[in-house]
Amino acid sequence: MTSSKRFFAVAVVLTVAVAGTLGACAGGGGQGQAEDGGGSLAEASYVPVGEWDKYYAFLSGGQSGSVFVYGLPSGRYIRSIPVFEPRAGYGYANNPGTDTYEMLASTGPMWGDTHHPILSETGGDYDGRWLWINDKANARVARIDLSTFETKVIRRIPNIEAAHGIAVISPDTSYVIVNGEFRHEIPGGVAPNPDAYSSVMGFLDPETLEVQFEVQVPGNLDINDSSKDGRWAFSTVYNLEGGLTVEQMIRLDEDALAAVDIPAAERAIAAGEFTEINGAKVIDPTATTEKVLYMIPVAKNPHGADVTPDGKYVMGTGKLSPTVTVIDISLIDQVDNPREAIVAEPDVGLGPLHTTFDGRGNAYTSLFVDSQIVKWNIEKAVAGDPTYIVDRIDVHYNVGHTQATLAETMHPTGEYLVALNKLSKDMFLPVGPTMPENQELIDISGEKMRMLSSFPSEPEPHDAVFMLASDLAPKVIQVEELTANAVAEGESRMERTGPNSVHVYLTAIRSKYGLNEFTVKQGDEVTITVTNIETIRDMSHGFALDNYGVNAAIDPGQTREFSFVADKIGTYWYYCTWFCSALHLEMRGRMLVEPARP
Ligand code: RUQ
Ligand code: CUA
Ligand code: CA
Repeated sequence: MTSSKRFFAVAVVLTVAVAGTLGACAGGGGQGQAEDGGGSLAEASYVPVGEWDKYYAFLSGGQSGSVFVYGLPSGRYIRSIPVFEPRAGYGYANNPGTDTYEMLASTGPMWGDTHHPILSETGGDYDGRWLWINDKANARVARIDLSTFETKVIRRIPNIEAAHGIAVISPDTSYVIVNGEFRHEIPGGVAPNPDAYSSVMGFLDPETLEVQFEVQVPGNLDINDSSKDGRWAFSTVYNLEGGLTVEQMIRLDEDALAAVDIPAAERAIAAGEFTEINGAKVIDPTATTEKVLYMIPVAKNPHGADVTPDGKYVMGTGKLSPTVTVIDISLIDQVDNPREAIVAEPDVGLGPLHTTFDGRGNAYTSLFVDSQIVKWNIEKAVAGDPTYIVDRIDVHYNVGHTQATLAETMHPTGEYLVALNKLSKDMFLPVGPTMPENQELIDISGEKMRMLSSFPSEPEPHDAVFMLASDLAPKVIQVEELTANAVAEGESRMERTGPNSVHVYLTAIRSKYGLNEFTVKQGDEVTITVTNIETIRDMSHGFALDNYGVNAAIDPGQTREFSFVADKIGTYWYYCTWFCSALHLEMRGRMLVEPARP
């Protein structure tokens, strides 16, 4: 590529706000209504009332701190999974003293910045067990259990600032990897001289999220992925310059794709070739007997790192270069000059960010500056055939991530692609100066892409993953299993557990709590255990205690526990917050708080 073209790409990216604004058509609608034989586009994404979507879509919630669940192809919003934010509607982390509150509060702030949802794999396919999501701002990773769609583990990862890229190690989820994007002093302290900075890729136990080891990488780490055989963890590095400012970070014409040889790293750990830093075993790859880290040059300030479903290639998507760097994974440890592992550098358009796949040999790259998805043939590009571009489609506007159905697995379905657009501008009814994000659903089953529909969401989905409903829906449980602390039918009671403490046990079933009232003394520490003893799906109850700051949803079979000090004298009603029956409003009882001394 000519250097003037590179320069043009940089200039355009840096002025995208202006370019994007000019590109928007003022005042309203009309986008995505491509002609297609009248009505068939609408039909292609229409799911009749009462029928299920074919796919689950999990969208990261960006600075909303959660995960959004949509159905595809309808684009229907189904629910949120709160992760790094309290959510009263699901009784998640909104009551101090509860498990979820402590899990979140003990690891950092009550908000997060979620970027990348990833799914557990067995044999290179999604197994429907878990979903992980990162909190970039607070160096955290969370695991969600897909049998209940609940966050089960949150962990803060040591030695990381800006936990950005995360990925599972295919094919059997041997690790979850997490990238530290911002360089800083790894052992701690403050060093104004950036030469002392570095960043690490963390290898976590997928279930507990405990760090197994970390590998130091020069530059910084951005987006990651793994080879399909468990051998390699890849990450793009966009600041090989080690710069502190934008100008410094874009000085070089090339950055790198880092490839960590996982078995070699494991052997280094076994041989004691690490330093324990802040509770993590950290490998300095310049000090190991075996080669652990390979750095392959890729086009300027790359962003996405994506492995093809057949496991042959890893691609660094150029961002400031209009190209994608295609690397043959089998050559990485075979060549003397890492450059020889590069087998193609197709020119795809301006501002390429992420690449996804249909499993039929095609790649789809999002073009932030051009506001397009470009479809290109991988083997043609590798063979040097200039006709590798297959199709382009306009999106609205400034697309970031793009994902095709099951593209991260070894068996993509090649059916739909979602463009996660950073700006929606004029696409929806105006709702203030900030507009919702715009997802666009594109049919990729044919040679040409077809724009089917768009659907808005809360800010700001960065990425999405999809699962076939036929794979996941049967694994979702209908009623929670009773836990050891569950209150059984007929066992509702209040026990005084000390001079200043009581424990109240309650059942909840349509349309009554197990006790109509209980009486405590002012200053008592009150613990309330409530079990929803319904045995059928969707019969949720709630438990809110008015003016005492207690509120939680309780799934069928679930037990919730709250603790608070009864510091205010009076009558306080507890009531059900989920509309469960015709007598939902009557489903309530009294807590009487009497003076400590009469
Ligand atoms: S980033 S628009 Cu956080 Cu996933 Cu690429
Ligand atoms: Cu129980 Cu409403
Ligand atoms: Ca750079």
